[in-house]
Amino acid sequence: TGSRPGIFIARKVFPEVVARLGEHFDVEMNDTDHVLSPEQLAQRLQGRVGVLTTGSERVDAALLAACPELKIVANIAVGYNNFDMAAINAAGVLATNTPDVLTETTADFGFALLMATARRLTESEHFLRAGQWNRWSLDMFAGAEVHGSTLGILGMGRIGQAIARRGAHGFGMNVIYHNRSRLDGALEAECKARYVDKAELLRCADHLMLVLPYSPESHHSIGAAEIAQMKPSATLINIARGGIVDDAALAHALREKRIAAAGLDVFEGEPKVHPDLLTVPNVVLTPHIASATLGTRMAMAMLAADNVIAYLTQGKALTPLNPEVTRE
Ligand code: 8YV
Repeated sequence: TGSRPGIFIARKVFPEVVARLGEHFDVEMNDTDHVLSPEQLAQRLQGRVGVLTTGSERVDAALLAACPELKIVANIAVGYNNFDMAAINAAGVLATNTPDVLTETTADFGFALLMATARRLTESEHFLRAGQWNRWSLDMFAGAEVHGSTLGILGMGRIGQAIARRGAHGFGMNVIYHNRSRLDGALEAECKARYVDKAELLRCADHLMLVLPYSPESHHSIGAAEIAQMKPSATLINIARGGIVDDAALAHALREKRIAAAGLDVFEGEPKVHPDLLTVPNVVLTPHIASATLGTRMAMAMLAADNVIAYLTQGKALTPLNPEVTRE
């Protein structure tokens, strides 16, 4: 890799990002549209000190053992369940993510999905495109009210708070939330959000938005038992991670109209989607695009690059996950 330290970029990123890294490092990139297998990734990382990953590449003990020269793994995502943090810490490798830069964009999309789901946007468009719009009735595609309804938020980090503000200030919603820890009073007042236990959240939400990180503890946080506690008129929105919802149970509940509808941007085992979700009408499906605006995706990739540069040239990353790890 020449005399300069080598960096690998695991997924295609914008030329500006490659150029920025190129000012300091010898840069190589996976310029296909495919995720590399763990073996391919390990092979491409040989002799390299840093890697930019997306949520799709797993960084675990096996990869770290195969790449002993690695010093930093920079995720182009705020979620980092693709990182085995125990293994990364044990290897003395620094890990970074991309908080803040995607918060507002992702919250916007949460609302887009909520609106599309509540007001049956895609279902009605399919009807129109299929040439079926030759009749009309008062209840045709009648959906659920958004303004003035109760918005439940599970997970109240930065994105959850940004969604709460939109709901309370923009749509006059009654916002309730559940989280591992309660927000302080000032933040709660600013978000106009009231803390409730999970049972009350499930029971009272007209729209339930999932914005919590994936971990073994949050696996299947919403399954058949939780759905059974929700209102039959409720909608469920998942912009967090696949695996937080039991997709098979959800598809079943949607078919049986146990809840009215769901909007899903993330899936268990994506890019595969549970086949039953593809055949129920009352679901809006998008391919993990909540942070996808050009500006935000650029900011995410640039932040990952800047983390690598800051750590390897100055010893201090901008948004480290394990700041206790230091070089050497
Ligand atoms: C990314 C995300 O687009 O930030 C996250 O956690 O899920 C998305 O913003 C995706 O992970 C690709 O890196």
